[in-house]
Amino acid sequence: MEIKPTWCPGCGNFGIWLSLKNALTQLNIGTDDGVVVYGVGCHGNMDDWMKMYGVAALHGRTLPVAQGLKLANRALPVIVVSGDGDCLGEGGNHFIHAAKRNPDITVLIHDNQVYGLTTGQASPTAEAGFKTKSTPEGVFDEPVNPLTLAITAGATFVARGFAGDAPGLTALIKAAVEHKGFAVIDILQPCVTFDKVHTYQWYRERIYTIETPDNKMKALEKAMEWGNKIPVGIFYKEDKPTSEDHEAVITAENPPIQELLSEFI
Ligand SMILES: Cc1ncc(C[n+]2csc(CCOP(=O)(O)OP(=O)(O)O)c2C)c(N)n1
Ligand code: SF4
Ligand SMILES: [Mg+2]
Repeated sequence: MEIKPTWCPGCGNFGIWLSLKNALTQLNIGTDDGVVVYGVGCHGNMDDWMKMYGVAALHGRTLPVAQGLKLANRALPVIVVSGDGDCLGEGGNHFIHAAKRNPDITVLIHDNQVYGLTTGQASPTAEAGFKTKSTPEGVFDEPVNPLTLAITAGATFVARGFAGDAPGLTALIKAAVEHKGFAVIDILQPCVTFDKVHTYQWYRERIYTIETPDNKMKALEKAMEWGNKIPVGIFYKEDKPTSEDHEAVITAENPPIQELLSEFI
């Protein structure tokens, strides 16, 4: 059955989809070998045409589902496709506590600074002054910084990528999936319909790739840079035991994906 993407032509989600598929292919993770957990939003619509096991979670609740899957089968690559609203708004508390626990999960934040699916309201990452239909006078408060939040909460792999740079984003996703621990990639994702400011061109004029800083303080300093210059790359990486390492095993053996997902089907 052919299912066509519902994303607007030119949406940054296409670049993220492509990069995720490239990364999984290059890592030899086949359609039956892992699970993607999707939030609710334009990003989550990827579930309809990604040929891989998936769970469509409730808005803001990707991380509890992903952590449950990982705990039940530690061998399973678990990837979360979430939005800036999904992950840092309604799911914000889950994000902080998941980072603190360090489960072996990869989280892709499709960061378009808006609630795309609900037609363009300001999200937690919307820049101060940004005018949307929910903030006609401009956003008055400062945005959540996903990178500094992830680093200070305890994430052990923290990166920023750009949806308009598929090779660069593919490399970041590969590194994140290979990392053993809570890996977060904040992905700058143009929403071509509801954000006429942060366009592909706007990002291309500003982004540059960094070398990974060698300590947390320097990583935080780099992560706070935003404006005429916007750094991308891996900001922080640390090897630490995961939450699964600390938890008693629920099952003696890693059950197959079909069994794990039978409750959802
Ligand atoms: C529990 C719950 N709360 C709120 C909503 C309404 N809702 C659907 S999508 C969305 C925001 C989506 O924004 P984001 O996560 O940034 O995703 P995007 O559409 O930008 O990819 C909201 C608030 C919902 N479906 N379920
Ligand atoms: S509304 Fe924005 S985020 Fe949603 S599909 Fe269209 S361009 Fe993409
Ligand atoms: Mg969004």
